[in-house]
Amino acid sequence: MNTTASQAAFEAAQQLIPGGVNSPVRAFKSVGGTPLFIAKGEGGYLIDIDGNRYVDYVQSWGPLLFGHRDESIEAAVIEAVRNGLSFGAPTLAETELAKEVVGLFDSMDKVRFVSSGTEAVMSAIRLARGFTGRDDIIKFEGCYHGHSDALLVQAGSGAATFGNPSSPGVPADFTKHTLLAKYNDIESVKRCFEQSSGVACVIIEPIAGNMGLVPATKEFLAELRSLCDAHGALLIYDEVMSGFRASLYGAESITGTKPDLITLGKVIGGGMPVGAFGGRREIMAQLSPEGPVYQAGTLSGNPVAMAAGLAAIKKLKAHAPVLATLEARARRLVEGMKTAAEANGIALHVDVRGSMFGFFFNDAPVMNFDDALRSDTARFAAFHRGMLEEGFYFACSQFETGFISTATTDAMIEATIEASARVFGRLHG
Ligand code: KE4
Repeated sequence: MNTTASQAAFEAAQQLIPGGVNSPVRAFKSVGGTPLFIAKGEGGYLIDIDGNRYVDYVQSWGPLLFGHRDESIEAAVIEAVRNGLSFGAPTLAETELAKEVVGLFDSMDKVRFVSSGTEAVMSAIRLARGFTGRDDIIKFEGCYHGHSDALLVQAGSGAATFGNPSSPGVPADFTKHTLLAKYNDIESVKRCFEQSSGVACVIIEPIAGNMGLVPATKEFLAELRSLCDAHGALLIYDEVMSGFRASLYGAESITGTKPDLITLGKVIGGGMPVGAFGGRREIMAQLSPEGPVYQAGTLSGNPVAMAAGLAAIKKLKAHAPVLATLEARARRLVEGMKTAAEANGIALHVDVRGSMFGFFFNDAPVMNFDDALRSDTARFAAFHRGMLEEGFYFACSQFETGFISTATTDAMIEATIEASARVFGRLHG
């Protein structure tokens, strides 16, 4: 596979951009090799600047539910562009997308648009703190909620539940109100509540995608809801990744447990920069200018981004059963890969939720981050490289999730399974 142009491009980019990328995961650090510079996308394919074509299972880390260059989204963006790129004033498109989104989530009366998932989560946490008058928040090891300071925490020493900064540049004071619990472990959440002087919110990816794909159990989410109610804390579902990917109506429609606030991103922008957070009327009423909790953004609700998001959400609503089709394709993919791996003595733990799929080089079920960390990341890296050479573009980390788009055909799935058998044959158990 010739990647000379990407190699030269990566060298040049590193002279001007830290690590040569504008988001760390893209640098291929955990899988090795040169990140591929992409020239264009076509349906279910990516084409790099050396002309190599790949079946794309990353889809910009989730946004492209309809694949690259979807005609209806592209037409909507071009039409919007012809009216101007941005006004810094309200537009009808924002209200129209808000109506679509609020109509899909039982637990949402109002929504505010921002320009990224990080902004959505950062704002939702400030709103929860403003609404409750409390400072502490609880998050889960292995869940990622964007890079705002209070959420860049790692487990403290020993039994301590208060988090320490996971990145230089984050003062300890900024994370001293963040407590860490273990995913799918309600006793660990109880310990956090016991150690806190007042919890504003618990934030969780109800279908975690940032430690690999690890869904929370229905029982765990129900117990989490009860704990939050008992302590007067808000429950925030971070569905930036799982929103519109696992279900059209949110994780609440799958698990039966309703959150107080939901954060969204990725698919809601159809490939353009959009994040959102929403919830019950009395909570959202605290948000400026209606209420005292400040939050703002120059390009929030940008009309071009709204047009892309509106086209994507309308298309999904018009073809709602498509998520079941994508789930069947995702299941065929990972079950086929699992069979091919096991035929070569390699253990693979797989799971799907709607159009999201995950696989761990792990011989045991993965219920939390500790389990995920026991996966064989060296073998994942070798698999990732081997599949690239075969023409299949998977997420460049064991701790990410894969995606099926409507442009991912059955033929692509079968070709992927066949290629995985060749790669597993070279990896051997
Ligand atoms: P952004 O700020 O990257 O739009 O969203 C942050 C975020 C918040 N919540 C969840 C559940 C997320 O998955 C994300 C972002 N996801 C990563 C992929 N694991 C984005 C890829 C990247 O960081 O480049």
